[in-house]
Amino acid sequence: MNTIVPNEFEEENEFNEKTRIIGEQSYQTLKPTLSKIIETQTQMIFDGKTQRLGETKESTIIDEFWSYYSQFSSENLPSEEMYYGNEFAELKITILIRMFQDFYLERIYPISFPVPIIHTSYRSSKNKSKNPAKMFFVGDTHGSFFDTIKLIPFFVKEIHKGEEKGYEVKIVFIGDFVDRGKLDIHNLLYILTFNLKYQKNVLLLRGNHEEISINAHYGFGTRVMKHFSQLLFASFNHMFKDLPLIAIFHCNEGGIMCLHGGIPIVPNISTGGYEVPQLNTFQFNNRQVWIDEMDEVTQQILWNDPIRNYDPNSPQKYFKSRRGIGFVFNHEIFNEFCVKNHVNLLFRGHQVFLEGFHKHFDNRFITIFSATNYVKKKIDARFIELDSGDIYNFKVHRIQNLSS
Ligand SMILES: [Mn+2]
Repeated sequence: MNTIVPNEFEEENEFNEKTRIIGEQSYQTLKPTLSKIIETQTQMIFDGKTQRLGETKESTIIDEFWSYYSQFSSENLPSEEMYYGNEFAELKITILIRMFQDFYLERIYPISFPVPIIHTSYRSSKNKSKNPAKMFFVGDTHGSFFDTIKLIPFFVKEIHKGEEKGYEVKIVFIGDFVDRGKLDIHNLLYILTFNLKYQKNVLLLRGNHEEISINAHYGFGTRVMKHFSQLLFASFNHMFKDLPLIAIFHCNEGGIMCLHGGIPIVPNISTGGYEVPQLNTFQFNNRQVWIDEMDEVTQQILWNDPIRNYDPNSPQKYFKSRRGIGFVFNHEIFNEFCVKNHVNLLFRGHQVFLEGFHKHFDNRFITIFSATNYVKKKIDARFIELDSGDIYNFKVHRIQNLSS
């Protein structure tokens, strides 16, 4: 059970004792704030209106953030201290957060038994033909605002092309918007704005960094507290808990799934065996700010990885992850999951590869990484383009080839 599989780029001990302590302290400190956050935000927005929000109307906030972020290029990046709205920045960001959160709450949790999965169908039949769709999948962006400002204008052009030619365009960001890079607040705000501006086209999934233990430890929390406040840090984490975990696209050739980390397993302690959950019937407890309060399947969806140097003769199908939380799983577990959940192709982020992507398990489990600068590594950051009518011929683009 404790055999360690060598893996040079795995985030060794990313979830360590320090993360655990910082996570628990941050959560306990923010708990009173979190318990009344909606009332606090509402009061703040109400008071802000009476101060005339720096001459802004609430309804124009999205457009204002949009034009603010559209001005930046590789030659003209914002500084860490420069936020839209100046003295009203925190108030405006709070309004943006509330709009974003309401959008996801209506979209994912409108019924009494919510499952954090978004289903979209691009199947066509003889009677009912549906136009094919073009899909784009983006992996971890962290604070790589430099890459995001190339990606978003490219996607806007693609959305307009789709409108002209009559096909749908979907863009999925597979989590990890914050931490690691200094411009992570900007990165997150630009992606949120893009999502609100193009609500039919954009979808964000939760990553393991959209959780308080990790974002309090790896940079985001420190920056939010330095430039803004503990209240805004609580607001961000309160919003992260409502992001969906999984997107499924049902296409003629099969099902495509997106999730941040990996395949969850439920170990059976008494038999030493395990079970792979059927997600549509699983009782998720995912809407938690702190990892310890989530169910194990949610934790693993955010954290698991495939076994990299898989030995097919090994009887062990999964190991404890060297990240300090979750598991690594083999091809057989992936196949079992696919059969149970009607998945043919899976795209995920989470793992750093210098070449920006990796195809595992007969090219059906694809890692995508979309940040050029990652800690001290230079990554050939990528994103995926896929046609719903031809899902196995997806393209892996280089972000550096996009103009900015
Ligand atoms: Mn991750």
